[in-house]
Amino acid sequence: MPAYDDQNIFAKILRGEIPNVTVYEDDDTLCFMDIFPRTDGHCLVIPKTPCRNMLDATPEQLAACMKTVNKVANAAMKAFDADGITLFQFNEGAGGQEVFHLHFHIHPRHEGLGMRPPG
Ligand code: D5M
Repeated sequence: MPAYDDQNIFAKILRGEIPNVTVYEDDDTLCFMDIFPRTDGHCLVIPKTPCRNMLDATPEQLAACMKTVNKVANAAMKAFDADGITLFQFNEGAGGQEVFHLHFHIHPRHEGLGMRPPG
C-alpha cells in the first residue's frame, strides 16, 4: 500500500488551506459536510492525525473516529428526522476510495428514499 500523502484534500482541510463546513470537532477528529452529498446531511468523519485508510489506522484513530461517528449519527437522526443511518468507508482505489485520508461517510436515511449517485 502506498505511503500517506499529505497533499490529499482532507489533509489540506485539516491545515486550513481549503474551506469546509464543520459539523463537529474535538481534539482527535473533525466532521464536515461532504461536497457531493448523496443524502441530505451526508457528512464525513476524519482523524486529525495522518492515516491513509482503515488498513493503516491505529486502534486509537479508529476508536476516536467511531466515538465521533456515534455522536454525529445520533445528532443527525434528530436533526434530519431520519429513520436510519448508513455508514460507508472505502479502502484503496479498488475498494472505492478516492481521497486517501481515512474517512467515514455518515448518511441519514429515510424510509423509501434511495441515495443520489456519487459525484
Ligand atoms: O470519496 C471522497 C469523498 O470526499 C466524496 O464523497 C467527495 C468528498 N469530498 C471531496 N472533496 C471534498 C471537499 N473539499 N470537501 C468535502 N468533501 C469532499 P471516497 O470514495 O470516500 O474517497
